[in-house]
Amino acid sequence: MRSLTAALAAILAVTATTAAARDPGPSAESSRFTPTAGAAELVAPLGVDPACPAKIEIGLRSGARKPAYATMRVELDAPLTASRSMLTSYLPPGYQVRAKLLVAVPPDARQGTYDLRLSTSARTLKVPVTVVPVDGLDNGGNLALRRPVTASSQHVNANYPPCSVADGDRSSNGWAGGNGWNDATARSWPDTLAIALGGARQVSRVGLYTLDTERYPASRYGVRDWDVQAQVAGQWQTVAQVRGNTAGTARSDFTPVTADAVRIVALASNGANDYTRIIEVEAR
Ligand SMILES: [Ca+2]
Ligand SMILES: [Ca+2]
Repeated sequence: MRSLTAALAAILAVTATTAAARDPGPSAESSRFTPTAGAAELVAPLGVDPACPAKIEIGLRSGARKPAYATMRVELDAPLTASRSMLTSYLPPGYQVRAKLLVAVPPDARQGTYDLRLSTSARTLKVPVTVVPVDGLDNGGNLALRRPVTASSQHVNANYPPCSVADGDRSSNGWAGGNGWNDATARSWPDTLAIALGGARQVSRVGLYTLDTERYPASRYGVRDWDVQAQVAGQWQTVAQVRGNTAGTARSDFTPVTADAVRIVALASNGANDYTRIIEVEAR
């Protein structure tokens, strides 16, 4: 029992956070668990690389008076599929467990809205999942969002897919969890990363987010030197250069060009293992 308790404590230390307030809910203890979602809706683009599925944070919060095991069912309308069918956790009063849910959209799925249902015995939280082609996405002006990405190499670990630099997630949290690209050639340069823009687009700015967390600071793990290139009439042109970067993000502004694609040509990183690590690239 002691080892089980210790294991649970370790799990909770990683996954649980204290909720601000107790859920007032119905009186029965079993109904005092509330499904939660990190967003009110999820947009799942159609035709993207399966290595970069849509994702949403799901959770379960306890409003119970005593610690207890809580279980939540995860259901998603076909043909969409979810990366888990259940979330189960031991929850002390006021605690919440959270998990990342990946939503896969088969290439032949129809556009439209599907339901993600998160259910406990007493409550169901419905989250609409909207399937749209990439051309129909609200990209907020980011021309690179969800567009096809090709890289000069990919780290053998499949958790660093090139498509993750155009998935709309700029955060370095969750590194190695599929939200950034790591090349495969240590201490070897250049490394290239190209994003097709879905046609000729006017571009005048490229923003790059490199790995930057407390544990993996950009000043040691991030990209230091790179060229920004644009493909104009079939030719790659260097439109901006960044040298000596130690920050988590750098923005390059340049004279507008009409380009089919943008490319990062990484030339050096800040030392640690000497890989190229890019979390997100945005083009405007
Ligand atoms: Ca990303
Ligand atoms: Ca390399």
